[in-house]
Amino acid sequence: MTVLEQPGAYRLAPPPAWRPRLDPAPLLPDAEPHRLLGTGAKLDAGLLRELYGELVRGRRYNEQATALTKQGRLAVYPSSTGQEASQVAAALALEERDWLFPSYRDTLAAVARGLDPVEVLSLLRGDWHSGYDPRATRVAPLCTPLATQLPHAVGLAHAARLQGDDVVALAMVGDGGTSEGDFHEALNFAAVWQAPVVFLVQNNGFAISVPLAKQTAAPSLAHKAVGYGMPGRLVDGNDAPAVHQVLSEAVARARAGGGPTLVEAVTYRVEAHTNADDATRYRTDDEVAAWRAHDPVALLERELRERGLLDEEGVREAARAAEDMAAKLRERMNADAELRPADLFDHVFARDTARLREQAERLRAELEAEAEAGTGTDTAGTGSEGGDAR
Ligand SMILES: Cc1ncc(C[n+]2csc(CCOP(=O)(O)OP(=O)(O)O)c2C)c(N)n1
Ligand SMILES: [Mg+2]
Repeated sequence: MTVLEQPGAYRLAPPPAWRPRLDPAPLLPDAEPHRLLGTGAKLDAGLLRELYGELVRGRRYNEQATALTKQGRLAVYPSSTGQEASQVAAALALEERDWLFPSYRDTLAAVARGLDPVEVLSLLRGDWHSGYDPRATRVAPLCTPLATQLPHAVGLAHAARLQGDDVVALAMVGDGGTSEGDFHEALNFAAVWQAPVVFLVQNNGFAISVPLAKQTAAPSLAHKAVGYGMPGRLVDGNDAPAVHQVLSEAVARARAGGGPTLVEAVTYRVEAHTNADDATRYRTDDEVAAWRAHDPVALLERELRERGLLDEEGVREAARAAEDMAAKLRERMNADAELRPADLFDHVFARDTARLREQAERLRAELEAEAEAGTGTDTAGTGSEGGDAR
């Protein structure tokens, strides 16, 4: 008897409860990215001002962190200049009890959530830990392996719901990350379980040097939601109030038991992938200039001025606050971190292995020999140059 002949082994017809969704445009995302700036929409003045202050601060944070890589104070920095609105407005749509699952590029989202700007840079400085307490801050460590933060977010959100906690998880990923198996698994589970998760794809045009067209044949990344059975939303990622509105709606929907949403924020990575990348090798200056003309900070500033909510003094005040943050960041990052190289081995496994002990011993002997010879390795890790977020 073959497997197919075994009674009940295979159902040759779909199970009786299954039926396709027959509505003509099931769950299709917005045809055009959702926009609010320049449309005359009714918007909350307090929110607009808050977004502006955070965007200006975020831009300055990116500049300062990039400068710190050149001074050897930071191993690597993936700048999100051009993406400030997507990151900040999304983070501000969360309640304090919610969770954020960021990628390596989402430093501004973490800072906008109120995290210590120096602690947010710990991993990028080369430390072995995330710098902040994920449980206390409800921000998972910045995640470098692409898309692995997504199933974590789904697991946390599902568990919270089973426990009766009123918590939503915001999981952030790049356009390139959508090609990962983890993206598929996370979205599938989230939809089947109706987990309270919002997936935010920041489509910044590139996965390092690979443009989106070489990454997907889908009409948009938001369309991928259809196949999982969740709503897909498309938003102008450089329009801070629009991002805030779309994210707030998705968060409210998840909190009310309506399940997950996939949001694609269309934006652009104005700087190189990291300080270790040369973006002129794979894109033109004209393309970058076109996106600079659609700058999220400038767009919001223009809107605030037109509404009479911002004047020269307001602009100077926001710049002063950002400068103050940057000066403190510089000062604190200039202090040598006290690092014990042996820490590297302490948290790899619950019980260490012979191989790990051997490696630890080799490093110890190497450092001891260097110390004796007086050649001294820079154990503070401040002399590192380059590296990238791979
Ligand atoms: C699982 C995995 N594969 C490959 C990499 C190497 N890598 C680091 S960043 C990156 C590009 C990611 O692009 P995208 O998801 O669009 O995010 P962006 O950097 O544009 O924010 C790649 C391939 C990685 N970090 N993890
Ligand atoms: Mg990208």
